[in-house]
Amino acid sequence: MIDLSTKIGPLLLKNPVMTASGTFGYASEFKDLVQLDELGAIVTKTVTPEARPGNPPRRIVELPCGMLNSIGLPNVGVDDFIKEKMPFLQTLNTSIIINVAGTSENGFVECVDRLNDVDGIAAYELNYSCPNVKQGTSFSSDPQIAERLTRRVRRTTTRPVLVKLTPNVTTIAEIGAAVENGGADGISAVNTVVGMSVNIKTRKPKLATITGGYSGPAIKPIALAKVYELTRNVSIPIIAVGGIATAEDAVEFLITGAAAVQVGTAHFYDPRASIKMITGMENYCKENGFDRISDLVGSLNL
Ligand code: RRO
Repeated sequence: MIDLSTKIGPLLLKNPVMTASGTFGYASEFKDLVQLDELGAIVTKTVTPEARPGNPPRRIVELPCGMLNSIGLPNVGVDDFIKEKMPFLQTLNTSIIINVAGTSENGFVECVDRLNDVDGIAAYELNYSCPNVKQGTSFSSDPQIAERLTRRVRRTTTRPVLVKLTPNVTTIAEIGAAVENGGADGISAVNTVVGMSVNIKTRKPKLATITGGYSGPAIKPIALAKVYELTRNVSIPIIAVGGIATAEDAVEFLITGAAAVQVGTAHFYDPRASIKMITGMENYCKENGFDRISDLVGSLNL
């Protein structure tokens, strides 16, 4: 038996495979396709203090090497989230991580405060990095704001706090250091890369919001470089996200120093992509002489 468990600060996961926020709904949508309890963790679609309708269509564009989205954070708001989505999540035997955002710093704090009374939540992932709403990435573009907001949330909860960062900055390590100073327990890196696509017949942008967030295989090397930069400059665990679709992809990130991975865009063409990855990782460990997956983390030969 290979020990696949991994630690993200105080959070112990049975294996390093998580679902990326926004690509796995609220898990109930996948219950007939996937043994949900086998996942290391499930990260829910972002919840905000108030309900939001999201952006106007067109919201998704499929491209040769990835996907552009501008969904705009649609959700039922934290009160209805607790009533409608949490009861199913509470039946699962895996770690449930709630992705939280606000349009202001107070919004993040309010949302976490409201969720603190709810059972069955293993951690929060603060979404400082939505590229598709006004102010969405401002929380992870300015180190002072990132540190201040993380400190405020840290004081609001005893649960583990993860922060999801944008790759659309010059030096992600600066932002990583700021959230570490603010008291974050881990960093999810990275959210989507700002991108754009144009219809050459109409000469109009394909997305209603003109630009959107680019994800999928094309961004894997970008994410890997950002994870590498973070692991060299912060001490808290890094959760890798960006173009991870197979066990081999995941292993690259673990070798580079990520303590866990998230699967996102791959779920749109294979709902079982994350589950399959767990067996693939176990096989890699067996074939390469690792009894514990944690021994692989940060084993990059330089
Ligand atoms: O809902 C979205 O448009 C969205 C979010 Br919250 C996010 O964090 N990243 C993204 O690419 N899209």
